Amino acid sequence: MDLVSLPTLAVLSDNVTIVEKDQVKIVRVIHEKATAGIALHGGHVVSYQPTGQQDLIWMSEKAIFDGKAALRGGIPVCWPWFGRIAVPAHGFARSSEWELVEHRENDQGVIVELALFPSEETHQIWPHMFDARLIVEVGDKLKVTLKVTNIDDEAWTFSGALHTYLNVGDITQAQTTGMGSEYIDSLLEDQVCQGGDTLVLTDTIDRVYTQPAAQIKVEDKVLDRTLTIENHGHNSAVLWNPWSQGAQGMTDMADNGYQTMLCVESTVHAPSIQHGVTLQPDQSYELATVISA
Ligand code: TA6
Repeated sequence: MDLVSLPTLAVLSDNVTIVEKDQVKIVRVIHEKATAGIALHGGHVVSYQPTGQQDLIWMSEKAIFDGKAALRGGIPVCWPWFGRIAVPAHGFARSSEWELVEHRENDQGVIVELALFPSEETHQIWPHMFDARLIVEVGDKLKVTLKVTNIDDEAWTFSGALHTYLNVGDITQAQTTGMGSEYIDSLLEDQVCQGGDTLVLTDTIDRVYTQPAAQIKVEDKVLDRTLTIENHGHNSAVLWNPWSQGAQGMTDMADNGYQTMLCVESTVHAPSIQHGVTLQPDQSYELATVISA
């Protein structure tokens, strides 16, 4: 995503400015190692471009920056649940307004920290007290950490995902390895299946891989690079591409948008809202993804 031409609202340091795209404020990082953008709406990474490379992150050219809808593309923060096990789908974090709480920088890169706190609105959807932080480290690699803390006086349970949309040259020429063999197939009524570890997509896919390798790799023959994804705090990794029919059904994705994206997600998958990770009062949990080329 082109961040350079966006109007500047505030200059926070040599490396960090606040810019605006329609109704959405974006923390723009420009550092000699990389540039990046993190939207306050959703706490949503919209771009990460190491110097001299194309963006590693795919954003839909039809993404709606109205400050209400979740952005199509980037790294949506799905929390406090993943998927359609409750309403809204993928939780409220990706469509809530986050606050910038800190930014710091050195020769190696920039760290931006956002926070999401409970509000009347979140309480109506999910009646728990929480402190959610998104720590985005921009340097030779991109590290995104969702840190959630239970500040309630009773336990609560969550699932979630860092739902990364990777930018690829041509989906039919991108080879993914490291997903592991066992998966839950969302297209086959959540049947548990076994498959090969090396995948080149030729059709829609929506799978929760339950035993992914420590590193997942996407070899992109067109952009001539290999993306490496390392997840932490997850119990699975999701692989998703809507293909042409799915893209046609989405108002915020161009019909051919599916050709240049692939979602590889760091996921805490749970079959229902009662399942997932349970945090006692004062306990914290971190879900992270590290992406590099
Ligand atoms: O992570 C895969 C998935 O859950 C798919 O089932 C697919 O619907 C996708 O996320 C996008 O969901 P969204 O609510 O953003 O349209």
